[in-house]
Amino acid sequence: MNIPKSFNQVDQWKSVMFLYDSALKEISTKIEILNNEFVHIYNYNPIEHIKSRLKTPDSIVKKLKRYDYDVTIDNMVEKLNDIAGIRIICSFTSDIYQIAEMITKQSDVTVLYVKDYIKYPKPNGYKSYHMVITIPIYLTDGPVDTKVEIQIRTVAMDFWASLEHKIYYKFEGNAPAYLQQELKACADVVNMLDGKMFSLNQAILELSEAQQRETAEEDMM
Ligand code: 0O2
Repeated sequence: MNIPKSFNQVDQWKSVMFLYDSALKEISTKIEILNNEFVHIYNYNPIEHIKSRLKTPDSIVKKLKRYDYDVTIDNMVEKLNDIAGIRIICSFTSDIYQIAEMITKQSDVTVLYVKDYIKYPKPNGYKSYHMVITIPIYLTDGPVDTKVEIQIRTVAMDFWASLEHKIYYKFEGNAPAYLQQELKACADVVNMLDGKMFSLNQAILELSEAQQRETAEEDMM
């Protein structure tokens, strides 16, 4: 990222955060348009809702220290990938891969890497699809490729992750063993629920397709 040159640290911080904020706006609009197009063509809404956030200064400093990096603006831009973060919540696991593909196909989006915690869940049970991408932000001096972390997950996965995140921070990563076991058991329930909801939805779709075929045949007679 070519950070616009400024005279002091405060100005440089403001310039960097302005870029991340702009990247969030760009990618949110893009995703909203893709969702609307999907509704327009298939009469189906793959996205339940979208949340976006800029990492707080406190959280940026903590993460740099966690990885043993000096707290500098250059390190923050080079080493951290989730200063601008967007979370897309959808109904079914199949929606996740469809949304990821729609984003990847955008010609101005570069996918730096993907972490598929759905195919490969974390040992604690965490499931989510993560993509780190760059998107150009057009400033007066030209475009600046800016990183955004996109997390895509189902409503059930999000419910689990929110509680796990709270517990993780409450116990600073050292939650009692029984809580960790309970959370893992809940992750298994989430997995089962996502599977059942998907099958149920498939059955509903097949039924309504069969009904439409029957109606069409009756109209032909
Ligand atoms: P916070 O407080 O949410 O911001 P990388 O970004 O690839 O260099 P990182 O950060 O380990 O390295 O990447 P990863 O694994 O993709 O995690 C990015 C974010 O995903 C985390 O940011 C969390 O928000 C979320 N996440 C990852 N693992 C878990 C998990 O086990 N439980 C929950 N609830 N969320 C998780 P931060 O900065 O670690 O935390």
